[in-house]
Amino acid sequence: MIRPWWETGVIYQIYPRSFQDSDGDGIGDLAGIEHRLDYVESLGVDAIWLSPIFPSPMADFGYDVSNYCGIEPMFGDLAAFDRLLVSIHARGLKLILDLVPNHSSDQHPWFVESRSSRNNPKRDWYIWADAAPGGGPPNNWESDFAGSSWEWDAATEQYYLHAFLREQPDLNWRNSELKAAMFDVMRFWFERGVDGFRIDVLWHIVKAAAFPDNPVNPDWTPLMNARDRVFQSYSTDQPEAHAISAEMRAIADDYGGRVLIGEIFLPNERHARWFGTPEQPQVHLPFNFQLIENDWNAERLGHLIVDYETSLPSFGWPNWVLGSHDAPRIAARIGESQARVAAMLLLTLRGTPALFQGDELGIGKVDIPAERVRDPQELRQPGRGLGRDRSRTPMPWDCSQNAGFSTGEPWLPINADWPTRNVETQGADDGSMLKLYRDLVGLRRAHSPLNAGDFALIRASENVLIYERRGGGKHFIVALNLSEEVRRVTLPNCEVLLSTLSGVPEPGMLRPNEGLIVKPTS
Ligand code: TEU
Repeated sequence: MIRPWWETGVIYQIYPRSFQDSDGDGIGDLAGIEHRLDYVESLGVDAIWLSPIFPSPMADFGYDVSNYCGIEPMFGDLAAFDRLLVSIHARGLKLILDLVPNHSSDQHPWFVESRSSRNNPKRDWYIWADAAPGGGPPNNWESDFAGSSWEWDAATEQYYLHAFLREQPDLNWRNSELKAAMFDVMRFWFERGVDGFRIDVLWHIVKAAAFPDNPVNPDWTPLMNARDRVFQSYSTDQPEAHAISAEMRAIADDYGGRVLIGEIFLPNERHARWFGTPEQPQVHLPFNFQLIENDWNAERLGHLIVDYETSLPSFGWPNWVLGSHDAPRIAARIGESQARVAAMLLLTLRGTPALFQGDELGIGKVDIPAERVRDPQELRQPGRGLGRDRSRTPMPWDCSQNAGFSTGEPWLPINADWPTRNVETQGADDGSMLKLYRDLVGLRRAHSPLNAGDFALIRASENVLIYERRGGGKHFIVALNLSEEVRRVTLPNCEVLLSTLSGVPEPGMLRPNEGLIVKPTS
């Protein structure tokens, strides 16, 4: 059976502002990405997912789109995009774009029209509501980025809804014209040749029609993110959103070989519904954030892997991710030695792995001085440690000025240890994180049981995780020590294919922070 590329392959997420600058403005761009494709190819990955590259006032760094069918001038133009896509395809790689259908920028001509008067033909393309009977917002919905989800528009005397910043008004997917316009956006990029979309907050796109209050979270404290004051019961995961997801899938299927990845945060059972049914499929990969969201210990991970596997429909393919432009860096969270074990886990689980740029170098904690903070989530809700800048810092390429990222001042600071932690230095070091990532991706590609085989948990105890990957009459065992101590393990006679540590693995035990991939010999 020939499996589709998005099942056997590895996805690499590029945050365009921070990958490579080609014109010295301190902000990455498309020509810069093209210039670094040799590097991407050298990782052995199969597809690039690019965070948004469309025209944007950058209130949320591209997740506020003001033209869905263009390229942000800071990043290039459509000609530069076409050149990039040709170069990507020439290398046998795929390109996944980031579609942001839940909201546009408040500068999008659609919203400019919509807010111009209550009678404007585009009024209903966004979500407008009258004030509550006693005055104030229509209900208690909280924006993800602090404060009410509703913004008062004095000119037309109604509120508009924004699940994120007030500069990101939510689009009204109950309006058939808006829906058709966004489906045309998908076709525009598919026709240009893109291989898929990562769909931003897909689970948000439809809201309960009558806007009922969300249930209040009794456990909320002021130290928590303001959005968690209420559960998002009526503002997310509505049945109509699933129907739209199925329509999006039908569009993708019209083109063939294209993938849809949905950004969805839900417990397993509801998460799995985003696969749809065999007759009416929805997204190929509802993105699974559990390795990011859960405590790092073997018992916990063992449980969640099995629970997730069990929750998948028979036709549903798993996926895993350790980092993104929204999450703290994995090496900052669990330390560099354990981040090597995490890399082995990510690249040996059953399911499509997505890597976030820079994690392959083990970039850890980056301190952002207060005056250089740029993340709107941090700026508008300071002090809760939510700052996303720390994972968005520029790629360190070499030992030259600004780590080879830009000839100008980078828009965010670069990791302080860049003189030693950069692509060039790690590329020449057999013990580096980069070498480990390349070896892991290479092994996964070379051995089909590692990319397509079955998964069986063998042990999740004493902070040791052991599992088997089996397929086509072959099997491999992965043994991971998540602790800082030596652990005794029972493994069959085997050949060690890879360790996260240098030196010779000891029979019958895992060294502290050691992960092994082994091939049983008897
Ligand atoms: O993120 C959606 C999301 O749920 C975020 O609120 C996430 O939980 C938070 O950033 C974690 O700190 C997507 C994008 O990935 C994010 O960059 C955008 O800001 C957001 O949508 C709005 O488009």
